[in-house]
This record gives sequence, C-alpha cells and structure tokens, in this order.
Amino acid sequence: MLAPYHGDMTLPRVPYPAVHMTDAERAAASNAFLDVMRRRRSARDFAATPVPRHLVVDAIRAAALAPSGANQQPWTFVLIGDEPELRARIRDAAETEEREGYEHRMSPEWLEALEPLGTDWHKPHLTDAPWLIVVFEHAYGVRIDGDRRRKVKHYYVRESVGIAVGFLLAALTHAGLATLTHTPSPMGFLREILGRPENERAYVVIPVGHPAADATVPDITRKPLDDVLVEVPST
Ligand code: IYR
Repeated sequence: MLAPYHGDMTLPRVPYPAVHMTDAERAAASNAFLDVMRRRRSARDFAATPVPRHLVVDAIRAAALAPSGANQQPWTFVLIGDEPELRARIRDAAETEEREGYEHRMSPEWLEALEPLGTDWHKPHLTDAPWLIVVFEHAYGVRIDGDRRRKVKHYYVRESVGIAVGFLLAALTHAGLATLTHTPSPMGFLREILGRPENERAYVVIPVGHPAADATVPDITRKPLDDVLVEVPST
C-alpha cells in the first residue's frame, strides 16, 4: 500500500473531533493512564502464555494513528507470531551482531553505561515472546506513475516513527502486556530476512507478551519531576 497522495489539492475540512468531558473526568482518565504507565518496564524474559492476536493488532492500529511529517505515515509494522524457524533465524542473526557488539564494537564507555542494567548479547525474547513487532521506517516513499516508480521525499521520518512507537508501547502497556524496545545493532539483516523493500529500514524490534513467572528487572529509578519539568512562569 502506498502512502496517501493528495497531489496539490487542498483537502476538504471537517470539524475537529472534540472530546467533551468534565475536568473531573479528565483528571480520572489522566490518573488512570499515569498508573498504567508507571508499571511499564522493559521485559527481557517472556512466558510462553499466548496473547490473542487482536490485542496486538489493536495496538498497531493505535500506533498507525500517530501524527507524521506531512501525514506520510512512513512506517510498516511486521507482526510475527508462531514462526519458530523464522524466529530462530532472527535470533541467530541478532545474537551474532550483538555478540560482536558487546565483545568488540561497543566502546568501554557504552559498556559501562549498560553495566547496571545487566544486558548482554543473549536475546531469548526473540524466540520466546508470543509476538514480535518489527517496525520499519520508510526512508522515502515510492509512487507508481504510469510505468515508472518515483521516489517521494519523506519528512521527519525518525521523529514520526518514534512517536508511532511511543503510541505502540503505550497501547500495549495499556492492554496489560509486557514489551521490550530492542535494537539489535546493526539491524540490516531484518530487511533481508523479512523481505522488506529497499526504501524500508528496521527501526526497532518489540517483543510482546507476558513476563516469565521468575522475570526480574533492575531496580531503576526515574528522575524526579523537578529534574525534567521546567515551568514558565516558575511556580
Ligand atoms: N543493542 C543492544 C545493546 C543495548 C544498548 C542500549 I543504549 C540499551 O539501553 C540496551 C541494550 C541490545 O539490544 O542489547
């Protein structure tokens, strides 16, 4: 499917789909969402417990509602379920790259930054999570023009895909599912293995499922609000 192309026509305008709530209802909604997001943690060990496909597909629908540069929607979400052979190939390729990364390519400074989190080159989540979502960014668009394929310039691709991935993680978290933002490096092998076209680049891999019964996470803290919020005028 190609990105929507409107030529140089200005689109018709429709009323803004305003949401009518009281401030008390807004407070309840924002608190409930904050509680959900407080519980989000990156999971590295997943249970075999299945997750219904429609839950993951709905989260992808939500991600695809993200704003994007010139509404070009420069993303593809490849959803991989119970495909043991494909999973094994992806894991093998990722672990080969990651092992090289941890053992040779990553700087001492980088390894030191990761040390507290205890990550290493083993990537069991790639075979164990019930779903994998591989997000691709479209470096440029392709438009079929008669018998020619034309490249269409895309704008703010990384920002757009980053926002969509944020929506995706929030939607999956809201559905009570565990996720990981995994970026095997380099990720070129994913386009090959998954047969994506030349204009697509792997952006992130998101395993989705339930945490293993004995899963642990590092006891990290978040910066206090005062460190991340600057108010003008100051209060
Ligand atoms: N890509 C590797 C290494 C890694 C890098 C960062 I920065 C992290 O926050 C976590 C891991 C990996 O996925 O393990």
